[in-house]
Amino acid sequence: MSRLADGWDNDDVRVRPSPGSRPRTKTRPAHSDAVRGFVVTVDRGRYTVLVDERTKRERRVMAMRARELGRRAIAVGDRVDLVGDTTGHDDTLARVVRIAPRTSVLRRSADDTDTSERVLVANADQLVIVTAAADPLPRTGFVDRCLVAAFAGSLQPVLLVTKADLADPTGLIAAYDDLDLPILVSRKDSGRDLDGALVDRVRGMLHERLSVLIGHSGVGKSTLVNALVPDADRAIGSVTGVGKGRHTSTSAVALELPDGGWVIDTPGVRSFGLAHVTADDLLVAFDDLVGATADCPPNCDHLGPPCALDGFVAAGGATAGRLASFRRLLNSRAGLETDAG
Ligand SMILES: Nc1nc2c(ncn2[C@@H]2O[C@H](COP(=O)(O)OP(=O)(O)OP(=O)(O)O)[C@@H](O)[C@H]2O)c(=O)[nH]1
Ligand SMILES: [Mg+2]
Ligand SMILES: [Zn+2]
Repeated sequence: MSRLADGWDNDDVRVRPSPGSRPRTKTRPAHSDAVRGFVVTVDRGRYTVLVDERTKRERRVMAMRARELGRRAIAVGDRVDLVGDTTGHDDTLARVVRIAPRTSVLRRSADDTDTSERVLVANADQLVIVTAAADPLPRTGFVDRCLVAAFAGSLQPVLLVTKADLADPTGLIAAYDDLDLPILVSRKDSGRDLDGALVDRVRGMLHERLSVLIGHSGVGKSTLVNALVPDADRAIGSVTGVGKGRHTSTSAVALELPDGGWVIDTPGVRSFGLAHVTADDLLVAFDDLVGATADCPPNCDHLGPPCALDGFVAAGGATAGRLASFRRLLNSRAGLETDAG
């Protein structure tokens, strides 16, 4: 069976088609000599790809995209096929010729009106939404929008509230009661190191999974990564740059956890455009509600009567809180949350 026949060339990600993009030709070489790898960083058109993972030959190979990929996005977490010089020696450059089908895609559009989209991370199992209890102030609108992106992209969301030493996170956490998601807390002990027992709980949640940390600049993502991955050496910033466009981490990086699994540290995001997400994308994540919408009028926006979900809740099919949470997330797709907002 050829590589092309086993699905390697199906990519669900479509960037805006460019007028110059050519149709694929049948004569394209199959690259039977290609080696498979895992994209750990993306930096200005250069991809660092881990090859022969967990073998004696494990190495990091620098690669660029092959022309035949067209404009398809390559993201951290992608499984790709490489050709060319795959030794990983200094000053060598391989080419990415194929992107494996993805199990999940964390995307965002630049803003809510922009329908082109960026792939932030591919194949992640979990989206860890990091928000500080204070400094910077939590923004539930932003958390909600991350939740929508997780549900729409088939990632399990996890909420992580950092800096619990600075403010009591109880009220913040209560807003997520009806969403049935794991919630973790971390804090610094006496203003110095992260609480070890709490870091252990985070470690347990990330074990053997591919997880992405996402959140505003300064919430403590890299601080946590450094506690989880002893030799990560991620730069830690001050919170003074928040809202001024300064971010300590500038590109997404996948780091291997000592006990198995990967964690992806991302730069602080300012906004999370959701132009690509439909109400139905979100609805599928609420499997307790989805069945009841069969009784909705055509093109129902599910936001209020005559939506069948109101009757479903009145009949005891789901709690009012659960429906309210679903509608809050639906509404959060509109209206851009930014650092400055
Ligand atoms: N008090 C307190 N400060 C913390 C905690 N976690 C992190 N910080 C501080 O918050 C600041 C920002 O931390 P970073 O880890 O750089 O934040 P980040 O989310 O990686 O930021 P970007 O890379 O810009 O997205 C640093 O001064 C950390 O020391 C915490 O639990 N409590
Ligand atoms: Mg950082
Ligand atoms: Zn409806």
